[in-house]
Amino acid sequence: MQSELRKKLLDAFTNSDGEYLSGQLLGDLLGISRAAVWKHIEELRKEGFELEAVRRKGYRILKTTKKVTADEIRLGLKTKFIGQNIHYEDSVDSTQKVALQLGLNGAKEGTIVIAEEQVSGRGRMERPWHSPKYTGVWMSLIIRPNIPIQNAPQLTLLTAVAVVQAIEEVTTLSPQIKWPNDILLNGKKITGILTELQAEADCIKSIIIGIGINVNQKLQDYPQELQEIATSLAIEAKKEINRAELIRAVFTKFEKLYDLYLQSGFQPIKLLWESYAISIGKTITARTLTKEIKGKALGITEDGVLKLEDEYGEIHYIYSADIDLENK
Ligand code: BT5
Repeated sequence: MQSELRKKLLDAFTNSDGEYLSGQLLGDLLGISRAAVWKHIEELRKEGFELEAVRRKGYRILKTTKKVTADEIRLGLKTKFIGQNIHYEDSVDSTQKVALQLGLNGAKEGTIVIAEEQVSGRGRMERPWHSPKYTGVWMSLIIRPNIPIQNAPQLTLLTAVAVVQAIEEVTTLSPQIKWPNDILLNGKKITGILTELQAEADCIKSIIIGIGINVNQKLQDYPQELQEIATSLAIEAKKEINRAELIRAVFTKFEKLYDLYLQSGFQPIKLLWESYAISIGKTITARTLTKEIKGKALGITEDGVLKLEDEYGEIHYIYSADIDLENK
C-alpha cells in the first residue's frame, strides 16, 4: 500500500498542473526536510517516472511510467474515496482473491486491488479470464454499502455504466452493455464484471467488484478461441490507450454513480443503464443453469432483473444467465 507521504507528494503534483514545485514547498506540505523530499523523488525515478529538477525552481514530472502502479494512478486522481487506497501487484492469481482477503481484514471502502497480470483470472462460474501482462486493466474494488443483499446485483449494472462512461471519456468509442455484465464494442467483448459478496446473516459485509478491461491487446495476443469474441480498446480505437487515465476515469464515474445510488436508489442508474443496453427490445436467448428461454427482452425491473417475454406472451424474470443476441 502507498504511504501517506507518497500520496501527498503525488497530490501536490496533481494540483500543480505541470508547474515546478520547490523542494522547500514540498517539504512544508509533507512536513519533512528537503533532503527527505529528494529521497522520495529518487524513489519515483526508480519506479520509472521522469522528473525534471531545476535550480531555484524545483521539480516537475515530465513523463509517467505506463504501468498502473499506485503512484501512477494517484497522479491526477481527484476522487474522495474510490481508489484512495491502492494495492498494486505485478502478478497475482486473481485480484478478486486478494481483495476478498483484504475485505475480510477490514480494508476501507473504495480500496482497489490492481495487477499488471493475472495468472488465474476468472469470470463467473470459475470460467477463465485471460489477463496478459501490461495490456489490460485487471482490478477489484471493495465497497461496503448498507443495502439489502438482494440488491447487490444492481451494483454490477452500476459498474457497467461507470466503465462505459469512462471509456467514452477517454476514447472516442461508444460501447454498449449486454445484460448483465458484458460491455461490447462491435459485438465483441471489451469488459467483463464479476460481483462477489461477503455477507453474514442478512447483512452485507463487503462487495468485491472485479473489473477486467481489454485495453492495449492486439488481436494476436488473444488465444484462438477468444479472437472471435473479444476485442480491445486499442484494436477498436486504432491507437494505444493510457491505462492509468482510464482507471482514474472509472474511479471518478463509479464514485459519482455510487453516491447517486446511495442517495436516490436504483432508478436513475436504471435509466442510464438502459440508455447503453444493446439487448432491450431484441430477441435473445437466455441460458440459465437449468434451461434456455428465447424471447423478447423487455427491459430490466427496478431490481435489475431481466424481463423476457417468450413467444406465448409469458413473462420470465431472469436473475442470472448467459445471453445470446440474435443476428449479432
Ligand atoms: C466475466 O465473466 O465476464 C467476468 C470477468 C471478470 C474479470 C475480472 S479481472 C479482475 C477480477 N479478477 C478476476 O479474477 N476476475 C475479475 P463471464 O461472463 O463468465 O465471462 C467469461 C468468458 O469470457 C470466458 O469463458 C471467455 O469466453 C471470455 N473471456 C475470457 N477472457 C476474456 C477477455 N480477456 N476478453 C474477452 N472475453 C474473455
